[in-house]
Amino acid sequence: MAMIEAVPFPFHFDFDHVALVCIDMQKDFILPGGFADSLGNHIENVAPCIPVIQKLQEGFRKCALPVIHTKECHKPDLSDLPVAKRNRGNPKIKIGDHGPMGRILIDGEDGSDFIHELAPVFGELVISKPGKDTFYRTEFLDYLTTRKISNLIITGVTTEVCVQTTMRCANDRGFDCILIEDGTDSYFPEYKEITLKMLTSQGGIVGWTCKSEPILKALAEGI
Ligand code: TIU
Repeated sequence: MAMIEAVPFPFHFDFDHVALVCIDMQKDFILPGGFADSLGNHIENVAPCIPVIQKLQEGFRKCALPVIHTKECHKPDLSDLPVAKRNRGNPKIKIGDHGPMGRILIDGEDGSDFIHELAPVFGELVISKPGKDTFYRTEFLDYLTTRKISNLIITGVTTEVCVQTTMRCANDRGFDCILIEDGTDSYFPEYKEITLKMLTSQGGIVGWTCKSEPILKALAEGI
């Protein structure tokens, strides 16, 4: 059992019941010409977490522990895309339209794929999700319960949208979640800051946060 110094108090996990969750590290959210860029977001603000998630993935893989990747995307016929979501924000290009990296947020298109630094390796679970909550219309819960995974180490973008939503939904389903402070980013640094505070307030009402360093140390030491 590893004991990790965390906010608001130490977090425990063991190798038999833990998974790394990497949320939506997709070109559409991170690279120039992607969906987020088309909405006018400061995509440079979500770059710092990339090398951190890379190190965590390496650490988990060395220990033969599960690494789970999610991507927010829709079917090519848009049958899983609510009209309200497509029209939200009145962007220049909408979900399903053709952009510089193929159709925006459509499964199988280049833009919806993972950035090359964080590409899944053979055997890792890749979840295509139509919403912000990773449990919504996906195999996530089945995968976790089948493998008796109870502790989730959470990373990805953006902190206050898909990351926070997934962590809250995991908390409601009984999972103990810790969000990696340097392994998540937002286009809005102040939203990241406040989300970390919200999740851990009231004695960890949703879960824990910590830096990547103690997790990497626990993995390197084999707990
Ligand atoms: N992955 C994720 O957070 N999806 C979003 O739509 N995020 C935004 O911040 N827009």
